[in-house]
Amino acid sequence: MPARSTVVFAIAVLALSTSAVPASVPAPRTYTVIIDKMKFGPVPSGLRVGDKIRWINRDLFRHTATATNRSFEIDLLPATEGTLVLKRAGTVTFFCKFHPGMRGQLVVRR
Ligand SMILES: [Cu+2]
Repeated sequence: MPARSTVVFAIAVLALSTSAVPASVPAPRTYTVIIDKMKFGPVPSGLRVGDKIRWINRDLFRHTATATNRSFEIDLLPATEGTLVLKRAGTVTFFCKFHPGMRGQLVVRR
């Protein structure tokens, strides 16, 4: 039986390696945006479709990260965090719906 399971394993590895993504496509990354003192912290550059943004609310207030085109809304109670998966390329501005002066912009490439 050990010989047979080795063969099955080898076939599985082969299947994985032949369907592998080309080396030129970078693996998805997770970036962080920190909300503190009623402001969005710096938004990272180099965002790509498939990446994630972790929004961390360090404030004592509830905030949102709401896209002006409504493509996303992350609702963040005080001292919580939420994750957004970037699904589309483009430039999206966002704001906090409770504090409209809080704004930022994401630029996502394909
Ligand atoms: Cu807010």
